[in-house]
Amino acid sequence: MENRKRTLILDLHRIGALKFGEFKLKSGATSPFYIDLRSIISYPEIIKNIVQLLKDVLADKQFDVLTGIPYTALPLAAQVSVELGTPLVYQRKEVKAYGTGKLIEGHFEAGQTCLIIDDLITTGESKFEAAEGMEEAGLKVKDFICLIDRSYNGAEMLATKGYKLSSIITVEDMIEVLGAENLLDAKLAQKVREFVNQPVEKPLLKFADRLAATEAPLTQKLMETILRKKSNLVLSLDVEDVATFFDILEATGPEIFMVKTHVDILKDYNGSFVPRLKALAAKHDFIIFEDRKFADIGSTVRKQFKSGVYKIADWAEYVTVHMIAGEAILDGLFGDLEAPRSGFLLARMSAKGNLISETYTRQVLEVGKRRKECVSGYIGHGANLEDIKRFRNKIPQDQLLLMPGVNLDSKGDGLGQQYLTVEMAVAGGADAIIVGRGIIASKDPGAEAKRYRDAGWNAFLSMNK
Ligand code: 5BU
Repeated sequence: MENRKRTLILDLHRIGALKFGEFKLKSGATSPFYIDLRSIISYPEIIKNIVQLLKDVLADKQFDVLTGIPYTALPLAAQVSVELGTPLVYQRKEVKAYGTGKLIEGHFEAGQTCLIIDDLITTGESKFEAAEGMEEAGLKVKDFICLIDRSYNGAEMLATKGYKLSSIITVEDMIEVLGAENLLDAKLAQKVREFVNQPVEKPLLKFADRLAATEAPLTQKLMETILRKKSNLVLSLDVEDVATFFDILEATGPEIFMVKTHVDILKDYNGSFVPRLKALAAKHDFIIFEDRKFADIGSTVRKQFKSGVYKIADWAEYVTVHMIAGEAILDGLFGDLEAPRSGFLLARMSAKGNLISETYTRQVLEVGKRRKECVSGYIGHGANLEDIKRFRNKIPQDQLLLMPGVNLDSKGDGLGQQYLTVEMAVAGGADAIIVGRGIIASKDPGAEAKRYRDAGWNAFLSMNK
């Protein structure tokens, strides 16, 4: 190993930036080591060494501007920028999530390539968020340089979106150098090694085991219905008249475990709609889910849910919820109900050009994880299999992922809808597929529903072998 690296590792250990022992991480896991590089700015000699190491790695990379992810890596990037004579830009931390306001400080031109420096990589998630901000501003991102790679498979994760990771120091390097100096004993070194070599997220467990570990009654109910009905198909019944609605539902009812309605699409909705819907749901053993996409403040959504023409809370056990108004929407919706109800949060959308960002998705999942009693899962989508898997990995196993934008025969609808195949959705970790026009626009919706149900269930079975 190069002397510079050796020196850096020893220096970081000396200033307390590398610690060994027992540390509780944000994820809840206990780690045998902890890396905190925030204090390195107070050690100019260490910075000098790091900047030289960074310059060595940068030598063969092509880029027009560079940046460091605030806070720790920003001063490092600034120093490199001065030494190389390459312009620096940076992303404001506080307005990261949304497209309004100025996100990127510094001068650059759209189409230029930006290299991103960071101090650490653990899962890669914050790298995706940083890249997204740069890309939204018109920059291209190809390379990431991280000072320390403490990840299980960070490089592989970044590669799913075509980014290349170069890192300067690995955990193995640290073990080697500190071990040789008797600063880390063999037993602890082995613990560190084992910790790093275990995936951050557990692979998706078998559905039945996940059900056993699920506590929220309404989430259990969905999972039990999927298993009992041997179907992971949700029919999205977006038709405009009641007669067609019930014709299709009578024909497809045996194949689906849930029907998703947009009740406000119906032109001739009347008082007999709900009793008929409930009767069919009982007859064919499926669940009722209104895709209302609530999005307003708590007090308004409460009225929208319980009152008005449709009185949705009376008949839809599950509804969709946008989190744009913040967590209080969940209290507004589910805080004061006669019968238990549960929500699916919109975490990602299938529509082309939708404004949901990586940061927004993460924040939606953070709220949903805290509110399992009234959040059964998420609606989400993905660009490809790897992207869906990465997304699914962030979702707790006792919550569900429902995926719309699925079609066996079409790739889109000319109005922005982007379709995935059934296999890709389920193999990526979707627990259920939501299909609308693939079924309802066909001449024989019953037969078509069976085709989707079989495709969905075969994919489900191969995930649960
Ligand atoms: P389709 O006919 O299979 O394209 O219908 C898909 C349904 O799922 C439709 O009711 C949409 O409102 C719904 N949907 C979606 O397509 N994509 C999304 O990201 C979300 C909902 Br959220």
